[in-house]
Amino acid sequence: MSQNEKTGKIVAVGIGSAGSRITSLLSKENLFVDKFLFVSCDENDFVFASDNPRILIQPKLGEKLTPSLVRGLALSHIKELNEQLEGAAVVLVIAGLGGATGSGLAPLVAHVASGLGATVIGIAVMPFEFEKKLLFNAGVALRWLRKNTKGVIVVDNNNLFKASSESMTLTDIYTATNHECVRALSSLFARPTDTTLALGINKVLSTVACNGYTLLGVANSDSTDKAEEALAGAVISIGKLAETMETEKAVVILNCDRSLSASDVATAVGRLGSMINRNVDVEYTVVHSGTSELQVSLIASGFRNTKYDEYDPLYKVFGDENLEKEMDCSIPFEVDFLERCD
Ligand SMILES: Nc1nc2c(ncn2[C@@H]2O[C@H](COP(=O)(O)OP(=O)(O)OP(=O)(O)O)[C@@H](O)[C@H]2O)c(=O)[nH]1
Ligand SMILES: [Mg+2]
Repeated sequence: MSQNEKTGKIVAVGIGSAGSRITSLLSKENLFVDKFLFVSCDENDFVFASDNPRILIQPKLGEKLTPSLVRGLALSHIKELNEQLEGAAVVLVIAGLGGATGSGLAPLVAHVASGLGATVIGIAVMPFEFEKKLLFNAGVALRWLRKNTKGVIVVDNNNLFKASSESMTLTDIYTATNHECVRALSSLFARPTDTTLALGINKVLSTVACNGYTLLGVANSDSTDKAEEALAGAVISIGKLAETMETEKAVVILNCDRSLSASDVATAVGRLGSMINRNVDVEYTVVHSGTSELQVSLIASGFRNTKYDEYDPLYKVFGDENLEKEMDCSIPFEVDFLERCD
């Protein structure tokens, strides 16, 4: 490991297929991240990882993975994970939840990073509504990820995706959603440049690190009133997930070419209070890039309830108090070990 890797202050970890794809796209942007790490059970997820470090957790051929089994398999890689995360002040844990790998490993990686003293922030991509079978795993994983981090930015695939054609393949859909997601996240974690008023890590952390949920809303507009229209669209997309009145803090990111004037920005941001609630504490930043189409990303935090509570019916019925205190972890027994027990 190089000296630079060891002393990296901010580390982004991409986990599973969605997490690896999004993190590899982020690694090409000018962000205040010192190191990128990839962790997965599938070697194919590392195809776009360039020469960044990676940890492969290999299941047996044909083995049916569950989040609990993936955590069990990961136990023999904890030392490697500790070495990769050692010295990090902030760790961003990025994963799609609902499948086995992201759901199993994101909370575990967050737990290891917190144990090393890092401030851990999760970025969780939640399943499309049509992925009904994934919702329970995603709900449980989100609960564990929230427990092991200072805060989680929840990104909803349904909100990111705007169908442009019925014949889109799943790959087209992922490409489109990743474009929206990476544009929003790279503006949030941008380094300052001539064209970017970077927010800085402290403002991001102070918005995300709160007791409630933190949600990402995204909307685009190319109309004459694009700032107001896109901001209203982003508020509506958050309203599909939670009660916008509960927002305590918000960060607004306006991403557009130079056709966006300072007065457009001031008017739109000034109206945000009346769109959500008057006491909301708002930070904003402008990134001049791309086309004249404005993308507004709204990171809003402080929500006590969201639609994700419905994904995990046990939590809904029993609340947090009566649920298990530790993440479950299936220890993978080797067949020859079981044979020797006969
Ligand atoms: N936005 C976006 N979502 C994705 C992408 N790939 C997968 N997803 C979604 O993320 C969730 C988790 O899926 P994966 O990331 O494929 O699952 P995994 O963590 O690799 O877990 P496995 O089941 O072990 O493969 C699902 O809801 C997918 O629809 C992607 O590239 N972009
Ligand atoms: Mg996968």
